[in-house]
Amino acid sequence: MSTLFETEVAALNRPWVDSPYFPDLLKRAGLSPEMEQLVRTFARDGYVILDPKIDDETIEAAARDMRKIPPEKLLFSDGTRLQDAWTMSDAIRRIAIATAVMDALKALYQRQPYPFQTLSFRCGSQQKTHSDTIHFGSIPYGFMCGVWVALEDIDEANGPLHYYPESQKLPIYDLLDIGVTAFTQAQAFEHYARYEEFVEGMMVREGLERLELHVKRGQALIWASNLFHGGTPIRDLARSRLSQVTHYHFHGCMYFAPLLSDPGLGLLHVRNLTDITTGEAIPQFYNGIAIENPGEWPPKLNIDRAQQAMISDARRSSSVVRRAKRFLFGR
Ligand SMILES: O=C(O)CCC(=O)C(=O)O
Ligand SMILES: [Fe+2]
Repeated sequence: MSTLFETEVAALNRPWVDSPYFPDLLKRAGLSPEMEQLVRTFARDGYVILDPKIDDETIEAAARDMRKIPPEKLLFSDGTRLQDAWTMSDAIRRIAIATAVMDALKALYQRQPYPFQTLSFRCGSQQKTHSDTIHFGSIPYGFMCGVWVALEDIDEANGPLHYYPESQKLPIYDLLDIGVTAFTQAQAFEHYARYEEFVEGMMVREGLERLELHVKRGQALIWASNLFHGGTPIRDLARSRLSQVTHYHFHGCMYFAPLLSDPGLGLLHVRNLTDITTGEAIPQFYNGIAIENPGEWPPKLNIDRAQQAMISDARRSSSVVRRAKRFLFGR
């Protein structure tokens, strides 16, 4: 007899690649051989490199737009990075919703992906090693990933992305883990240096291999939310490093900012996010129950529907018990 967890991806509230039953689930998934290989690699390494099949004109237009858009027109943007330039550039938006990427993400997570943020980099970020789980939280955990697209050729001199294969299997660390109470901070990044220091040491202690992404223009890398990565120092300061990162969440979750949250105190800095695909708010759920006020704390669950669901679940299980009794005891 196989259990529910062996046969149904949705039985576990975690990405299927992290399920102990992943090999069984993959066998039953009916994916094409190429997609199956992609998922297998992602489950093992925490990332995949793929051709997102974005046409040249779109790449060209996105590169042009990101050079042109004034950072002061956007929030949290400067000469190095533009946040959410998709709101001002159709090409940047098209990269975020590229069909080949969305298809890969659906296979990798078995849920509908929601692109919710773009970062357009004019030059290397030189960002220290981190996992995106410290920036973007989902409940249930793990339903987030990043897609990095090169808009020009990348090599060791223009500050490539670096990453640690298999590091996604390390525990998910939040501020509490490193001894910081999030809600006493004046702002989100107050103790971020402490996090970076912890991570830097952990990479050495774990003896993980560090790779750099040297790819041609148009190529992409998808990382799992807990894959540790960052931006390598720029060796040739005259060079640009045109690239786009799109951050994605997946259907059926509640989304929050870990740098501003203390889950143990029941204080979650929840977020209302826009789906770049539709321009609409991403619907949010707690274990299948719709949240009526995404972005507000505490969440209002649709209790009527939740109770209905619980009652019908109970009825279903009591009728199963009745039937089983009849079968076993003949009454
Ligand atoms: O592109 C980079 O150098 C790093 C970007 C990054 O860490 C992110 O967008 O999550
Ligand atoms: Fe990141």
